[in-house]
Amino acid sequence: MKHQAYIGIGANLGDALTTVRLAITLLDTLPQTRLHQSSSLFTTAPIDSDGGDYINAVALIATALDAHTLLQHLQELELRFGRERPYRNAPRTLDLDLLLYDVQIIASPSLTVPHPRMTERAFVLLPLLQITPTISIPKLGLARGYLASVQNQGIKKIDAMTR
Ligand code: PH2
Ligand code: MG
Ligand code: MG
Repeated sequence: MKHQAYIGIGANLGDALTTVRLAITLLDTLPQTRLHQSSSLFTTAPIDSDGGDYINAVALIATALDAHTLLQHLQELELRFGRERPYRNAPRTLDLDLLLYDVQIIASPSLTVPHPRMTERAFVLLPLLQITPTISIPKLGLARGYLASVQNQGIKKIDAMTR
């Protein structure tokens, strides 16, 4: 598989814990795609969002899909879990964000990679760094350099990293 992608996973509607666990395993079923590693699951306070606490995790996949095709498959998975978008950052049954795709910088109308707010969010940085402590974000540098600035955000690890 040619490409490595990090996927941010979040849910705060319905049975979020079950949904996030299942969504991680379903990433392995996408065409030409393998799940390489998934982080611990975390309970996190909503950031710029209403509703209850989120369950968040990050997964590392290997894929032969190009970034836009991968995004389409991620959005299909979101829809399978009943995702609706009544307003920006509304509570959601499942959110799958393409955080990083190799070291590519993508700025198209439908897709921005690296994910524009990933360095501002403990719920992305902590699980990402659990998988790859030395990860660098194109244009922004070492992800761990942003940890100090998100330390006031509520986040609690709820299980061990699986594979
Ligand atoms: N996702 C958002 C907005 N706010 N807050 C938490 N804790 N977790 C999320 O996944 C999240 C959020 C937009 O996608
Ligand atoms: Mg998101
Ligand atoms: Mg999203």
